[in-house]
Amino acid sequence: MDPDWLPFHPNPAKPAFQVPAGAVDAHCHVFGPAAQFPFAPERKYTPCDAGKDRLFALREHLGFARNVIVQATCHGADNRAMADACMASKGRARGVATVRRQVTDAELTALHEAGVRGVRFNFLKRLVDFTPRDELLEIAGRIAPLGWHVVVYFEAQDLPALWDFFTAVSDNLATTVVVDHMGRPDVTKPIDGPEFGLFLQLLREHPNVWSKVSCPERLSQSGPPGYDDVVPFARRIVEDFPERVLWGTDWPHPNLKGHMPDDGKLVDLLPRIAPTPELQRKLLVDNPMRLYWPEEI
Ligand code: 0GY
Repeated sequence: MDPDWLPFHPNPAKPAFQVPAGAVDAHCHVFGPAAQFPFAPERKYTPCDAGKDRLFALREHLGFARNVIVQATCHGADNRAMADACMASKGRARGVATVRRQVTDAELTALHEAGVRGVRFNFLKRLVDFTPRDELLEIAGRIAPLGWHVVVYFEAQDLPALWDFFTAVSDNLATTVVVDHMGRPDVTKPIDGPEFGLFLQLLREHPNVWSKVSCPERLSQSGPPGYDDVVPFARRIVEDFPERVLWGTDWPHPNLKGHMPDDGKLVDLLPRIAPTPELQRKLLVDNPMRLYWPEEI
């Protein structure tokens, strides 16, 4: 089975920026190995094997203490690879799962015991088949009592159509909603324009909505190593909402077609995104600990 996207960087640089002690890489994945954890038949792309040992080695290389492993669409709702990695991490990884409405309470409990603390709803048509909103609301209602949150992935032009759904989860269910990759802004449009303005409004008006300020490699037109067009968008969110931001490498960068980033260089963007030690500590330590390891603070 050949992967249909670029392999991850084989030898990332040692970052010049030293992340604060206890830093969390709050968005990354594990894939396979396929022989042990087969990819989902309904997947829209086939990844390369990127197992837990490689992820944990990268964590050490970059200077991080912990990972949040997010279920990606190529594993569908089969969470075994992610749960296995969380269980093998000795408490240093938590997970975000994908579940369907058929999931049983016993399965949710087992995922919780493995380290799962959220579910992910993916709205990208190129990645998933459509799931009815009532099924997603039902799932959100079931995971809320576990203290879990909802992670959502969508593109900026789809925010108006998803607004009511997100606010129903964040306000009516009082559940934290974490947006992947800043809601994928089109960074060729002005930072003060209506499209990114709507995303900032979502954060401003809904205190349960958080944002990951990740993935310059997917959003940038200007490209590596500086990703100069993306950095101001991430920095604006960090400065305006310092208590509700997360950051992650997105290793192994699934389904990336243009270029494969050097993870060490991605870490070196952090002081430009979060320019003070206080903002860096909130982004990399305090916020992810509050969401994923509240019992340890
Ligand atoms: C990411 C981004 C992508 C893929 C997935 O679940 C996934 O397959 O999230 C993408 O293709 O943009 O965050 O991993």
